[in-house]
Amino acid sequence: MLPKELEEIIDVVLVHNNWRRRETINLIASENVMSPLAELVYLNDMAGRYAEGTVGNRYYQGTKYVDLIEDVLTKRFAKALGATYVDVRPVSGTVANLATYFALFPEGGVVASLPVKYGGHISHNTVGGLKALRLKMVELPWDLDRFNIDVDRARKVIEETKPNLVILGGSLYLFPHPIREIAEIAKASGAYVLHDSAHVFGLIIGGVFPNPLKEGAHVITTSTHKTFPGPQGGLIAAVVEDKVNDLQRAVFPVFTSNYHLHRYAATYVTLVEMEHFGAEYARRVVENARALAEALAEQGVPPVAEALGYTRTHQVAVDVSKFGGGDKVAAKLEEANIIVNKNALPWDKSVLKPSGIRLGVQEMTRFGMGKDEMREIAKFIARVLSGEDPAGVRRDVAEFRKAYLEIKYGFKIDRELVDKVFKSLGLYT
Ligand code: DSN
Repeated sequence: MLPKELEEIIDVVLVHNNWRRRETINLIASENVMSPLAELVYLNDMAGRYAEGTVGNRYYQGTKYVDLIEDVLTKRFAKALGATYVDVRPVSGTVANLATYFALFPEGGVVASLPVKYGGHISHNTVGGLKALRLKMVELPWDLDRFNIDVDRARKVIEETKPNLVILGGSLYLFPHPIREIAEIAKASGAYVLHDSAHVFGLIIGGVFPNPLKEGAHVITTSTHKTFPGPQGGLIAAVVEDKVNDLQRAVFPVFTSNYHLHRYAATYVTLVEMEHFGAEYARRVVENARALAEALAEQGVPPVAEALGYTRTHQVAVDVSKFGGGDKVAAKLEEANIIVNKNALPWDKSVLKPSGIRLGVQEMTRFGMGKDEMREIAKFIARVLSGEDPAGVRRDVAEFRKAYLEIKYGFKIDRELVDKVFKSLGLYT
C-alpha cells in the first residue's frame, strides 16, 4: 500500500500521460514523443551513474558499457552528419551552445545573432546565454519580405562589427537561413559560424533540410528531442579540427559534470530509427506543415509568409493580434486541448506581448496524421478563434484523437522485451 501522497503524484503522472498523448492535439514545435523502443530503453540503470571525462578516459570506474554506447552513438552521428567531431555529452541545446561559445573564444567577444522576435533562441541573446558569458550581441538584420536574414545588410554588420561568431538557425524557423552566403561573409571576416539546428535536426537527418556543415558552418549545435524525436538532450557536431580539445574541455569540466547517461541508448535507437524511417517522416512533416498553413488560411486564420508558401520546416506561425494576441489565443486553444505556444513575431515591440502563435506538426505526424488531419486541426483552431465555446471543441478534439494513438516511424516492441528490461532492473522477478 503506497502512502496517499505518492498515489496522488502517480495519478497526476498518469492523467498527464493520457491527456497529453491521447486527448490533445500537441502543436508545440520544440517537443515530440519518443518511439516505444526508445522510451523502453530510456528506462535504464545509467540514469543513476556518472562518467565524467571522455570515452576510455573517465574519472570513474564502472563505465565500460557507458563508453561502449557513447562511442557508437558519437560515431554514428558523425557519419550521419559528415562531422569530424561530435559530442553527445551536453545535456541540452543551450548547454551545447554555451560550451561552444566558450570553446571557440574563451576570452569573450562579440556574437552576431538573431533577436528572439526574428526567431533567435534565448541562448543566442543577451537575455539568456550570452549574458552568462558576458558576450556582446550585434543583431543580424531581417528581411521581412523574405522572412529571412537580410544577406546584404548582414554583410555590412559583420564587416563593421567583426564578431567572433555568427549564429544562424533558431526557434521560430520557417525557411532555411542563407547559411552558404553568410558563412562566406563570416569566414572572410574571421568569424566562426554556428548553426543552431535544434528545431530542424530531424529534418536534416531525414534529408529534407540542408546540412549546415555541408553549407559552410563550422559547428552545429542541437537538442535531440524536437523534429529529431529522441530523449531530451544536446549535441555538438563540428568540422573544426583545431578546436576539438577546447570543445571537449568546455563540455567537461566547464559546463557539465553529469551527462544524463540514460538518454544515450534512447538517442541511439532514435538515430537508427531515423535512418530507417526518417526520410519518409521528415518529408511528411514538411508536407503537413504546409497543408496546415493552407488550411488555416482557408479558414480565415492566415499564417505569416503567405507569398513564400508559409513554411519549409515543421513550423507555421500565425499573427493572431486581431484575435486577442498570442497570450490569449494560446490559453483559449489549451481550453480546447490544442496545445501551442505564444510567439513573438518580427513586428512585435515587446517579446513579452507576442502577437503570434507558433505551431509545429512533428508530433501529430508521428501519430500518423496526414494532410486531411491537418485540415481538421485547422477547423478546430478556427472554431476556437471564432469565439465558439472551447469546451465543445475540446470534446471533438478528444474524439478526433482517438484514431491517432499509435506512434509511427519506429520499430515495434513486444511484451517479451518489456519483461526483459523490467527484469534486468529488478522491477519484478
Ligand atoms: N524554447 C524552445 C523552443 O520552443 O524553441 C527551445 O529551447
